[in-house]
Amino acid sequence: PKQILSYADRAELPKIHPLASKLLKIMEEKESNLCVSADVTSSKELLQLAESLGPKICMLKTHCDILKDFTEEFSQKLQAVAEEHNFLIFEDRKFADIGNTVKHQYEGGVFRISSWSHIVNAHAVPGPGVVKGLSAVGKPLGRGCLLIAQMSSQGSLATGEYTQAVVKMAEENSDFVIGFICGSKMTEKPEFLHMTPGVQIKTGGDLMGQQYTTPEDVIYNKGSDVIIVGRGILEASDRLEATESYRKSGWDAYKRRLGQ
Ligand code: BMP
Repeated sequence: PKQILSYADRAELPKIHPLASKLLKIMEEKESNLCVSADVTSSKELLQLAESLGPKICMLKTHCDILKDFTEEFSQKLQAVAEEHNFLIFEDRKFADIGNTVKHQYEGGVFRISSWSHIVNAHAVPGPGVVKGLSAVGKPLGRGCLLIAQMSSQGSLATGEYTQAVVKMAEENSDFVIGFICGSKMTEKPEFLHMTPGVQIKTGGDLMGQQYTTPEDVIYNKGSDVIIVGRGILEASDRLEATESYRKSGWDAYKRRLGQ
């Protein structure tokens, strides 16, 4: 069944997590369900991307551990740009250890992820302790977490019963888990956000197992909420123009889903 509630309707649900509500409002206001995956290795280039693409996106996804020059100053600047252009930051750290370890990985180390990233994600492999550990750090800061229910890569083991167990874990921890990384809608509970990577206008993949589907397929057919696009934008000759094109495709598919 198609999702009939609008992003704006879902933002007002009585049991919605405040951060999920904030993201849904941003999406509605900016007419964007596009998250750019800023997979670059220089912090200067990442900040330039955030500055130029910021007005067109609801969220910016980072992999801080691929930056060759990460500093605290960089993370402060990124937060300022996110504030300026009204998007959320999602550090794609994919935590996957026991609660006590992920607590330290999230809060401390070189990156101090909890201090600058609104959203993080985790694999459910360790069991609910991974969420408990992250939540101990993130909840007091108003942060949120996505659980990885499915992956876009060929041969992914996150399927079937595993995926169902991830959904259950999210539903049992909805005070901190705000949604999923997935290929299609996982739950009818409209408080949860569905975010899908492996998106390009051109279908196909790369030489290391990535598989692509289109914005239209992800949002209209599969009922996901947010498209996550990396190389579709990063490798375009004009990144701003490509960003606008993905924003429009994602938004048109959402409007179509609403029957508008
Ligand atoms: P690209 O659009 O260039 O293929 O990049 C996809 C991004 O999404 C990468 O940062 C990757 O780490 C991430 N990702 C993914 O591709 N598939 C998943 O299942 C989960 C991810 O986080």
